[in-house]
Amino acid sequence: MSGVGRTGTDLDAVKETLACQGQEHVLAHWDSITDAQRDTLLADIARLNFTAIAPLIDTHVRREPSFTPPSNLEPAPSLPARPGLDEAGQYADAVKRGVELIRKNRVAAFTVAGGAGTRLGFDGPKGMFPISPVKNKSLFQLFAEQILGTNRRYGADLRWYVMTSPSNDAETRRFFEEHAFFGLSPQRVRFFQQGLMPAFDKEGRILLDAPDRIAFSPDGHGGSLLALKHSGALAEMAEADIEALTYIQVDNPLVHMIDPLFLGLHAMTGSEMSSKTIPKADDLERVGNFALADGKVTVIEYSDLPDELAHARNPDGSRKFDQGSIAIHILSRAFIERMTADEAHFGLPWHRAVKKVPYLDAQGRRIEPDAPNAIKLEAFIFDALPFADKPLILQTLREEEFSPVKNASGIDSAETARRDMNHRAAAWLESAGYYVPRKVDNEPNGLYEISPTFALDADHLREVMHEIPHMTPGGSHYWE
Ligand code: UD2
Repeated sequence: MSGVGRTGTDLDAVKETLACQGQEHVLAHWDSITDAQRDTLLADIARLNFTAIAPLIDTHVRREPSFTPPSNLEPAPSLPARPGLDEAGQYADAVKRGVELIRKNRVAAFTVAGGAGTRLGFDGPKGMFPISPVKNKSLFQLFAEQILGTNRRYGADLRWYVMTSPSNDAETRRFFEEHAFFGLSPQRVRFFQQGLMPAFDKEGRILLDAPDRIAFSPDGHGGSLLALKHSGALAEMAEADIEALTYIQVDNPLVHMIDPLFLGLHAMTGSEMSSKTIPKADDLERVGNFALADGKVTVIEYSDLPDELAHARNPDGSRKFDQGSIAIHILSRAFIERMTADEAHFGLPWHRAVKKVPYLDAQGRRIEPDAPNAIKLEAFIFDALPFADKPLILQTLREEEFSPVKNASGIDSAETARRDMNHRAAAWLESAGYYVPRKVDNEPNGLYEISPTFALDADHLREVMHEIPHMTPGGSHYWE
């Protein structure tokens, strides 16, 4: 629906459409709201894409779609993190190719930051969360500095696309402005908002958040593909001759955002979508699982992997499905263009989640539910993999690249991420040949932080560290 007005035939048309869809209650408070509120409500209604929504109400809202993993699931092939003799030449060529793509600005960085971050309990966009062990830099700053560091190392001027949602867009932009874009050129950073889906009650009725507002929520990181198109970012990338987009999620401070090896392998093998993987910490770790289904690379989310497969073992006792998906990808621009060309048949499936969503009841009272009451629908980026030609999976090391900030405490929390950042910095210093004081339990004795503007990885650190660093047991150490 689009371009509707508040009076006469336009309003009649809106009422008729809502009636046809069984959603007339959306106008329940029409008579008691102001003209300005009516305009707001009509604008919200215009955002409802009934062509997409209507069939989902039956299949995904009123009932839970049953998910049966394919019967012939097998582990997916992947390339090793460190090249063996067989791969040494290919990896060396790939690094050269990756560096060339970076130097020519044929790649752009992409960060999805539209999620609500409810589990962390942080009041603000997650990217603003302070995390680094010495300087307490935010996630956004660490990513910005990686781009800055990459630009300096390779003489590039890369673009960065940041996907927000309507609820955190303004605050995210303000944060970047207040920090002068952390040294990046504002013209190279582009924010755009992701798509929305209404929340439903269990009978399939669209929920109202206020008399003049529909209860919308972000449509999942899979929605980024269409959002890239609708925002004009995809066309801009074509104009700038950008071939590939490196996809990261906002919560992982260890991620190597722009990795020449990964980029080069992606380009040289003609992969349309590539992914990084790590061995799982345990059978039930809350990450997706790479697998082959009917010969196609696919990710089965932890919640969908049947227990017997999660615990399955190879003859040598090792875990059969051991390739965790850590949400690091490269997508070719041409692939995104292909995936989004025919919007009426957008291929990513919808996933159903039952969540607590505040809503207005029929009497206009706002209800704050204390148990999950609503259905939300989200698309996931990794569901694009089965559509990709020659998808590539590259192994990486957990200690080098994955420590997400998801929870307020315990596993995958700020505490574990800070610890892992400290561990990694100490390991880089040691691999560059320096002595790092350690405690009896082998924990680094002190805090260590290396700005990405100083060094982007252990090899880089070895190149740029010209003086023997002074390290005091228990002290705070920082290089920039
Ligand atoms: C995700 C993956 C999981 C694993 C893990 C690694 C899913 C369903 N699962 O788990 O397999 O790879 O990450 O850390 O993704 N986001 C948006 N818009 C949305 C929803 C999310 O931008 O509508 C962003 C969000 O800001 C964050 C990222 O997507 O950067 C991950 O979202 P999440 O925290 O919901 O994903 P999680 O932890 O369930």
